[in-house]
Amino acid sequence: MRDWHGVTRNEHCADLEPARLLLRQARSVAVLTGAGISAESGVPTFRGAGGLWKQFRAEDLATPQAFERDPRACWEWYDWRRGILAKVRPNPGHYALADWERRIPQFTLITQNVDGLHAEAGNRSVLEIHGSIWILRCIACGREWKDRTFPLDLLPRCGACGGLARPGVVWFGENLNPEIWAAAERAVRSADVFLVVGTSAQVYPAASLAPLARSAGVRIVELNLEPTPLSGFVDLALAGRSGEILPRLLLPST
Ligand code: BV8
Ligand code: ZN
Repeated sequence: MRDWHGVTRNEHCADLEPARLLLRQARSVAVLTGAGISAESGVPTFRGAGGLWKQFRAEDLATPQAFERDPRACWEWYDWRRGILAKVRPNPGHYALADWERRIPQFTLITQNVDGLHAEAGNRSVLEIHGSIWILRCIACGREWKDRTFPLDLLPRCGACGGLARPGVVWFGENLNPEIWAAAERAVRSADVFLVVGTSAQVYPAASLAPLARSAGVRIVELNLEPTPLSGFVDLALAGRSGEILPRLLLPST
């Protein structure tokens, strides 16, 4: 069955040519990334082998209740993660997406990652739907500020009102920023191609973007080390490391 642009659906392909063809023709692109794209920078993923959550249960730490119950324990976990992130740099996968953005008229990068590596690699339009580990927010007055110090002086306080600060991330059970989420949905709906990289597609509503793309007739390419709940209905499921495949997939053919 040959499909639009000669690409067959749901092709688990080691050969990158069909995906390169599809992506090269796209004029409007939406990309969703997860922890997998930062793995090759040395950032532990959440659920894979050696994943962050292995030692910690997300429900125990990445929730408002956990922070309320024990802000110090919560902050010690985030400060430990900030320490890892302070030492890492973007990898070729991040740079390939930044380079691709410069060549595509309409490009939106939607990330679940809170590490800031896409912006550091040069992407300008990044929707951080789960917030940023480098932002602190005062729970008393709501003021937000960027802070990249490590280690943090725990417990961090707001310079304006002295209130307790929390990490500027979206915890389980918290709503995503409605404007950012609406922009992500708009970008996916209006894309020619939706590229999904390095996510286990377990966390919602981020994982609902792929079915949204499908219902809008947008072609979907997935890149992951292993199959995910999305792999069965994407147009092309590529198996491999994002740091190695993205440059081969996206960089202009010489
Ligand atoms: C909400 C910030 C209401 C904090 C995180 C249905 C609808 C709506 C909500 C729900 C729903 N069902 C359940 C819920 C509730 C919940 C949820 O999804 N629970 C899950 C566990 C079932 N969702 C929420 O609470 C969300 N809020 O629902 O509000 C609402 C409803 C509708 C619309 C709007 C609002 C809030 C969720 C946000 C939670 N915060 N992070 C922090 O970081 O501390 S989530 C956390 O998981 C990280 O952000 C992470 O990015 C994210 C997803 O994980 P992945 O990125 O996919 O990482 P993972 O380790 O799982 O996978 C890595 C993948 O990479 C693997 O597949 C691996 O194979 C691959 N890989 C590894 N190396 C490589 C690679 N691939 C390529 N190359 C490599 N080298
Ligand atoms: Zn304050």
